[in-house]
Amino acid sequence: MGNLTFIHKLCISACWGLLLMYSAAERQYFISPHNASWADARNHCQVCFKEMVTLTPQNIHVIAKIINSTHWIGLRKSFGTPWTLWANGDPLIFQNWYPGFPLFKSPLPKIDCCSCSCTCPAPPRSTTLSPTTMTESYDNTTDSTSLYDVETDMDMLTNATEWLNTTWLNATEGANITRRANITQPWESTTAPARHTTDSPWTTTTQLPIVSTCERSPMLPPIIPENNKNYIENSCVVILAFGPWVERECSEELPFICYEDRFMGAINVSNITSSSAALQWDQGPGDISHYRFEAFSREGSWNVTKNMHNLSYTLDNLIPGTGYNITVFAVKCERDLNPLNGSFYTIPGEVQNLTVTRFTENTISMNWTKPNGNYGFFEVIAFSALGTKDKIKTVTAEHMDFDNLTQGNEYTFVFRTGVDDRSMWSKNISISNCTRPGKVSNLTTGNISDTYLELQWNPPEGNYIGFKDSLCVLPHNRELNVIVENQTGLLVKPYKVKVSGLQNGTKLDFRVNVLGVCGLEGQIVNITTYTAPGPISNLKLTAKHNNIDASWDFTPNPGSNVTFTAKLLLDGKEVEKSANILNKDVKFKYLKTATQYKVEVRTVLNNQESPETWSLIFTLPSPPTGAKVRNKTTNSLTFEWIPPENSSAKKYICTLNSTFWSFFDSRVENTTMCTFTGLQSGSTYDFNVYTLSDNKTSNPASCNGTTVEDPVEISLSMLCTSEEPLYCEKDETKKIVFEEVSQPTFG
Ligand SMILES: *C1O[C@H](CO)[C@@H](O)[C@H](O)[C@H]1NC(C)=O
Ligand SMILES: *[C@@H]1O[C@H](CO)[C@@H](O)[C@H](O)[C@H]1NC(C)=O
Ligand SMILES: *[C@@H]1O[C@H](CO)[C@@H](O)[C@H](O)[C@H]1NC(C)=O
Ligand SMILES: *[C@@H]1O[C@H](CO)[C@@H](O)[C@H](O)[C@H]1NC(C)=O
Ligand SMILES: *[C@@H]1O[C@H](CO)[C@@H](O)[C@H](O)[C@H]1NC(C)=O
Ligand SMILES: *[C@@H]1O[C@H](CO)[C@@H](O)[C@H](O)[C@H]1NC(C)=O
Ligand SMILES: *[C@@H]1O[C@H](CO)[C@@H](O)[C@H](O)[C@H]1NC(C)=O
Ligand SMILES: *[C@@H]1O[C@H](CO)[C@@H](O)[C@H](O)[C@H]1NC(C)=O
Ligand SMILES: *[C@@H]1O[C@H](CO)[C@@H](O)[C@H](O)[C@H]1NC(C)=O
Ligand SMILES: *[C@@H]1O[C@H](CO)[C@@H](O)[C@H](O)[C@H]1NC(C)=O
Ligand SMILES: *[C@@H]1O[C@H](CO)[C@@H](O)[C@H](O)[C@H]1NC(C)=O
Ligand SMILES: *[C@@H]1O[C@H](CO)[C@@H](O)[C@H](O)[C@H]1NC(C)=O
Repeated sequence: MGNLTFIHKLCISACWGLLLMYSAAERQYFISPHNASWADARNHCQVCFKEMVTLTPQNIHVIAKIINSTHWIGLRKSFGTPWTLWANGDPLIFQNWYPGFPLFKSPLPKIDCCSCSCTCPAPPRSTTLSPTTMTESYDNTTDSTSLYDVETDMDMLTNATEWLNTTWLNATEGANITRRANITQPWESTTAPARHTTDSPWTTTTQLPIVSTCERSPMLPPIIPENNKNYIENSCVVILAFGPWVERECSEELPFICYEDRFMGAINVSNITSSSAALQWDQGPGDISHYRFEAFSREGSWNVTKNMHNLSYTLDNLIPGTGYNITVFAVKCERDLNPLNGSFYTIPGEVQNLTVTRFTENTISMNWTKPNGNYGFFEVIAFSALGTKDKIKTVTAEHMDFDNLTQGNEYTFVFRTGVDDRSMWSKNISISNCTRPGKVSNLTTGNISDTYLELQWNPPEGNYIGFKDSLCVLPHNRELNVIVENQTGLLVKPYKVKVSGLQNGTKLDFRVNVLGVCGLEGQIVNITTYTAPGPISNLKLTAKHNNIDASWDFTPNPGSNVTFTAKLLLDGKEVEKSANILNKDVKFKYLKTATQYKVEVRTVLNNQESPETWSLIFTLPSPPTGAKVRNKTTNSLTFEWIPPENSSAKKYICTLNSTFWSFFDSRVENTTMCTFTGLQSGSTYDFNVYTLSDNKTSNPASCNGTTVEDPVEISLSMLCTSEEPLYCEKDETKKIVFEEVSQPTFG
């Protein structure tokens, strides 16, 4: 077999139908360009391939196309029972004999024993055709499958007469194909030697009609026919270039066809570490001389080629996270079988020196150093402590900003290094950090008084554990913490805080921080507000019948621009409001008489009002008018007056007095007149009338009245000299009386 080194290999997908039925079987055919006897050829096929070819309806066309001469195939007459098995043991279920084959040892005996002698006037003629014409003729007949679909010897024999008219064949260069003629008349084959077409490969013989005469002759005893001269005792079979089979002497040296099923083994990679891997592969079919092992790293920095006899090998000193491809060729007769391929990644290393470089409410930035060796990417999973959904990102750089995180949450980032096909992962490396909590929103003040105030706000998005509310008012700051019990709930209810013990009229800065996990605080939100000013004191009210004067005391803080607001209320309803009062008094005019009013006064500073200070007061009744004397006698006077308008008052107080007579009298009347009696005649009296309401009296209406004179004759005799004092002048009382009498007011 040593001279059969150049094997012309042809790989054929044997046939579509078979491949579908036997999916794993992919058969390859190999044609030797050198010749050997059938036995040597078979031996060679067995050593270097699997066997000599077995022909099937599916592969015969393919094989016929790839050969252009006669080749041995894996069939010989006797493997035990003649014509039953192929060389590889397959049953002979398909045959494609050239007509007339296989050859029989002796022709069938003649049944008709009659004999006749014929005289043939003309010899047969033979015609030689040109090769090209015949080639076309072959192409035409080769394609016709019916020509070769000869299933049994009998069919072929009985119908072989058709072939008598076809041409002799010599398709094979160097082959010695002889048409065994007159197969249909085997009884004559002994006398008719095979015709050897030596001059031209393409020869045809045409049997022209012969005019002959026949005469009966006495019957001779039957002739025992001789053996077929071309019969081959233990023949081997060749395939002709165009497909059909014929028998040949097995010792002829001819090219031959071997086959082998494609080697479909696999490489198993196990025990992969970051620097090593154990490889095992399937044993090749037949007599494998060795295995050629080739491995290289995909990034191209390393390769190795080795010949070995083992079926396993351990690669070590590999680079972490690197892809390796392996190819193992089983080598048989210096021929590479179908290669086995494998690939794997070594385990990548983990990131190093992972640190958090920055964090905000929603983003945590990290950096790290890539691992030794190679890697595909880093996968980062953010596990959150407070139950929000885990997030996954992949990154190839050595830093990242993990964004879209929840505010005020604690996260654990788990890093693992992956290779491109995600088959290998490094150990996990983790780092934890918190996001900053958010800030409160809608910070406003609620109720404000002079000593306390209310603050309210909406909590931030995300998580928080409380609020720090610091009050910044010099000289001392105070802080108060509002701790929220429910840490996980995303509450949207506003929070309200009451801050008490404050100084009135003071500017206050409040700052609210959100307290988050990890002791983080959110962004500060400010509000500036004022406590209400202190109340006024000493509210004093004075009333007339239609106005009220109010005055009060207030000592403002230095530098504060305090104004006052005064309200007048009647029956709880505001009737008048006076705002922006700068002085500490106010006057309400045009009020109802004899009515109780309430006056409320507040101080105002920076739009904040102090608590109110209030007091009640009645306006006075309005006075009567038009007081006059209605009637007079010597000892009585009757007065009348007009009652005040818009007054429900029905009582009046009348007073009458005379200083001369040291007279004073008063009385209460329900009518609009009153009478005084027992007066001195001819005297003038002063009269006042007051409206009386709720024990308050109005201002008076006044007039005077004079009683009627009672005429009395008084004789005065006066002797007056200028030298002597008057007698009467010595009486002091008479003098006063006189003086009184002589008052010009009388009358
Ligand atoms: C020969 O073949 C033809 C057609 O192929 C068929 O009709 C005929 O019956 C055959 N003869 C015999 C003897 O089988
Ligand atoms: C037969 O095929 C071989 C290989 O394809 C070629 O080298 C050779 O010339 C062919 N012979 C003929 C007679 O066509
Ligand atoms: C054979 O040749 C004849 C004549 O050229 C043609 O009619 C026929 O179709 C051919 N047969 C095939 C199978 O090619
Ligand atoms: C042979 O060919 C001749 C002429 O072409 C024809 O007459 C004859 O029938 C053919 N014989 C057979 C057996 O086909
Ligand atoms: C063909 O066969 C004959 C008889 O077997 C033989 O004498 C002849 O040499 C052969 N020719 C070739 C080219 O093989
Ligand atoms: C076929 O047989 C006939 C008659 O027996 C004979 O004349 C003829 O030569 C033979 N043909 C061949 C090719 O042997
Ligand atoms: C076949 O052809 C070859 C080459 O053309 C020739 O040497 C040989 O003698 C031929 N054989 C027959 C039987 O015609
Ligand atoms: C894999 O490693 C284990 C332990 O190191 C060893 O027992 C086993 O034989 C190894 N397998 C292969 C296929 O090398
Ligand atoms: C294998 O490595 C050698 C040098 O180390 C280089 O020359 C060669 O091209 C490499 N082969 C392949 C297939 O990479
Ligand atoms: C290595 O193997 C992988 C997987 O089998 C394959 O996709 C890749 O093309 C191979 N690389 C090379 C350079 O052959
Ligand atoms: C990691 O940090 C340590 C200490 O800070 C340092 O010694 C080491 O070189 C760093 N490693 C890398 C890969 O940067
Ligand atoms: C990470 O960032 C810090 C601060 O920016 C820097 O000092 C450090 O070198 C960086 N580390 C890596 C591995 O890039």
